[in-house]
Amino acid sequence: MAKLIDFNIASVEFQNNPYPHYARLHSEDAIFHDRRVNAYFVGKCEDVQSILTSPDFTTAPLLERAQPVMGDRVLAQMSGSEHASKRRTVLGGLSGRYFRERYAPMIRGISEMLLRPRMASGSLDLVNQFGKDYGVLVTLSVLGLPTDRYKEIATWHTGIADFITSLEIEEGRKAYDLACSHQLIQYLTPIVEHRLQRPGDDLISLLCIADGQGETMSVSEIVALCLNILLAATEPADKTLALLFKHLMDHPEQLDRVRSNRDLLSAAIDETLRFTSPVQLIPRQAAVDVEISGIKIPADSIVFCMIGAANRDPKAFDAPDTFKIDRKKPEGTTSLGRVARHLAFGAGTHVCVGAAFSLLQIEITANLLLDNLRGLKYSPGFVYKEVGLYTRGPASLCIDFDASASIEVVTSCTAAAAA
Ligand code: 2IO
Repeated sequence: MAKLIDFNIASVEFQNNPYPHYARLHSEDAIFHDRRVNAYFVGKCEDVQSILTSPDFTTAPLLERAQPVMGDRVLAQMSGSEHASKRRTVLGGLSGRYFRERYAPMIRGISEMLLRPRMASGSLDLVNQFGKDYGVLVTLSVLGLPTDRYKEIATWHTGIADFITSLEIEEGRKAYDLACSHQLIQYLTPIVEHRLQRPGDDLISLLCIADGQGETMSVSEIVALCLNILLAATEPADKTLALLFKHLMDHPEQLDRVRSNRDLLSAAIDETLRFTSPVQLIPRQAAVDVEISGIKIPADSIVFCMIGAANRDPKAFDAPDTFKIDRKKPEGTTSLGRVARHLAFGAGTHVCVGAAFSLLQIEITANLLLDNLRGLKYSPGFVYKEVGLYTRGPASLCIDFDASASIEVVTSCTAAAAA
C-alpha cells in the first residue's frame, strides 16, 4: 500500500524544481496531500491513467476553476452525446483538409514573420521574442479571428490562464483575472453574434452551425468554447517549443541527428512532452469514496493528477530522468509496463482534442527554426529558469546563432503531408 505524505505544493523548493520530488514520490510509493489547498496529488503513472479513465472521477473542479472566467462550460465539463458531438466539431475543424490547406501555410507564415526581424542580430529569446506571440497568433488564426489586437488579447489570456492555473489566488489577482475575462468575452461576443448570422468556414463558424439535431448553441456557450480553445492552444505552445530547443541544445548529439534527419523531429517533440510536460496538473473530483494505491480517498475530494510525475514513473519508463528521442513506443495504447504512452495530453474521454494539431504545429515551426538557426548556443550569461506549477515552462530561452540577412525555407514540410 502507498503512503500518504503531507506536502506543500506551493513551497519554493518544489516550484524551483519539482522533478526530485517526483522521484521521491516514486521511490517511496507515495501520494501527496496538501492541507493548505485541501487536495491530493497523485503521480504514479498507473494511478493517473486509471483516474483519468474512471467514471468515479469527474471534472467538477472546472466549475470553480474555469467557468467563472470562461463565462460558460468548457468541453471537459460536458458528457455523453453533447460532449461527443461538440468534440467532433472541434476535432473536424482542426484536422485533415483544414490543417493541410489552411493551418499549415498559416503556421509557417506566422513563424517566418516573427523570425525574420531577428535573423540579422543573431540572437533571440525564444519565449518572449517569439513563442508567446506565436502561440496567440496561431490560435487566433485557427479561430478565424482578426490579429490586429493580438497584444491586448495576449494580456487578457494571461489573466484568464492565471485564474485557471492558480492553486491559491488572492483577491486582488482574482479581480484582475476576472476583469481580463470580462474584456475578452466583450471582444468575442459581437464577433460570434456576427458569425451566427453569416457563418464562414473557420472554426468559430463551425461551432455556430446547428448540429445534426438542429440545435444551435447560445452565444455564451460558443464564446466559452472559443475561450477554451484559445487558452488550451496558446498556453502550452511557447513552453513546448522552448523546452524542445532546450533539450536538443543540452543533448548536442541528438540535436545533430534531428538536424540531419527531420523524421526524428516528431519523436523529439513527443519526448519533450514526456520529459517536461507543459501541463503538469489535471484536476478531478472523487464522485464516491475511492481507493488509490490502497489509500482511501473520501467522496468529493479534489485529486490532482501530476502529469509531470506520471511521465517520469520508473515503472512505466526506463531511465525516466533521461531525455532520449528513441524510446520504444508501446504497441497497444493502454499497455503500461515499462513502455507506457506518456500522459502529457491526458487520457480517457477528455484526452486533449488538439493533440494531433499541436504536434504538427510545433513540427512545422521547429523545422523552420532548425533550418535558420545554425550554430545554436545559449547567449552569454543566460540563466535557465522554469516557472509554473500547473502549466510549466522556461521563463525565457536566450539563444545566439549565426546571423543572416534573410530567412531560408529549406525543409519541405512533412507535417502538412502527414495531416
Ligand atoms: C481550458 C490548462 C492549458 C483544456 C481548461 C479549463 C480545460 C482543459 C487542460 C488543458 C490545458 C490548459 N484542461 N486544456 O488541462 O482544455
